[in-house]
Amino acid sequence: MKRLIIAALGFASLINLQPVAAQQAPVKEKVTLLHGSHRTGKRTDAAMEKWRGHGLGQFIHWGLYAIPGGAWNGKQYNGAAEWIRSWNGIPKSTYDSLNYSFNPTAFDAKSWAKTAKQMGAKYVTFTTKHHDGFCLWPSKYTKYTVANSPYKKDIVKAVVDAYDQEGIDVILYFSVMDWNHPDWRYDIKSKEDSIAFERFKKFTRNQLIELLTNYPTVKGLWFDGTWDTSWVKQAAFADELETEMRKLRPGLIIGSRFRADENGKRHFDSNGVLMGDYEQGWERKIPSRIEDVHGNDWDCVMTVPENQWGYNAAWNGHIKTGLELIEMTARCVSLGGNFVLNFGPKGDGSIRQEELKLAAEIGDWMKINQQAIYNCGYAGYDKQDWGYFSKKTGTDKIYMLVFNVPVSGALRIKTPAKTVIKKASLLADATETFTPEQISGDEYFLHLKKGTHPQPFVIVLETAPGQQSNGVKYEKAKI
Ligand code: FHN
Repeated sequence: MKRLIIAALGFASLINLQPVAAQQAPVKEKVTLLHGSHRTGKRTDAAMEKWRGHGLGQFIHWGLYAIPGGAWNGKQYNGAAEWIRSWNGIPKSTYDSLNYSFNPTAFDAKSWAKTAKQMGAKYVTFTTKHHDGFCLWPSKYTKYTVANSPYKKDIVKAVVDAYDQEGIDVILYFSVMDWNHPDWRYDIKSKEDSIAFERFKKFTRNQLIELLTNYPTVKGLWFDGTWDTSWVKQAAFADELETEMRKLRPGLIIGSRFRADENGKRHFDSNGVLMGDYEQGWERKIPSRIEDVHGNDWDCVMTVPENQWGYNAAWNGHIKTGLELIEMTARCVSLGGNFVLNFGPKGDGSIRQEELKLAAEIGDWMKINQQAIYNCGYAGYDKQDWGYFSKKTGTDKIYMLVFNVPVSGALRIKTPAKTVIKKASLLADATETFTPEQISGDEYFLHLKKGTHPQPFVIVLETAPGQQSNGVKYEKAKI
């Protein structure tokens, strides 16, 4: 026997000429970090479990940029409407004076919240201050706020109250980069820059603590404008501020965009560990495979046109349809993420008709199929061409979100090991059941009657742990 083993090893080494060490990925040495990620895996507290189960959210970009709506003196700006201040076609001081014209007479936070509710959104991310620096709340720390506009009233409060009332969680968007503030710097190149930026840091800290104090029901902060060198260099300060904010509001949810580690690494620290509670890098893109999200929480923020967040009167390029957005929602949930759809209200505070129509279309589908979205995540099933699988957290219930019925009318399912399908039925009508046809040990077909289901629809699989039978045995073809 011993001789046999030695011979086998010898043979193995003959066919495997590469030295063993060369085949293994080099082990990276762990970097010691003071301001890296402080995670110990995924958060499991109630606040984070709730966020994880939202499935669908709403983003709102609203500010002074909604007044020009992507155009100035009849000329169209080529970029995203909320960036119009950075365009040479518009004098900065003229833009900054827009606060004197901010009087959104059609603004009605309650009707915004109703639209979000009707769509099925479980949370809203709202721009308190975008890159232009204009604050939609009466901040004590700058004059550039809604309090100094003809409107005067606190918009953030109105939004928080209205969404709270509808049972929709509120996350506050906050841009660290502030084009209006005299102490903002892109980089710190001189002593003067350094002194100014110290003041800016204090200002940022004050505003954040002010937001968390004024609106204590908010569930999280969504940071933006944190990519410039000036801020990336503030690892210690930002780390301390994050700790302070978390202490002030236990359970607060903060994504991966807030701070960099001491080596300037953003989103993931120098050891590749996610910074913050969830990955915030999925902007206008969705992961393709579960491997892309590395076991982390994440959300995807998406625009209706290609890249317009604030109101742009002239939407152009491809405008996403309700069905596309529903499919994106399904895809995100199937990969364990939330899908957050952006709305850009007009300068008068009303929501454009196209967005209202999309919200209604998504809402109509959600009313029937929401069970497959809320509190659902990655199912562990192989992706199939007809659509997506999701799984109700903490149960054995699997949903098949069907977007493309194959010409055969047969939906293929490959179950994970030791899983059996007990029952399959239509979510919209539980009396419509399907008998899975087992085509091999872990593969099944569900046969649909052609043209009977308006797409996209959902099939619920009740599954249980169990031994798959061997199924039908086919003789292997000789090729
Ligand atoms: O520059 C902004 C942009 O205007 C918009 O707010 C998006 C939303 O995710 N964030 C920034 C770009 O990453």
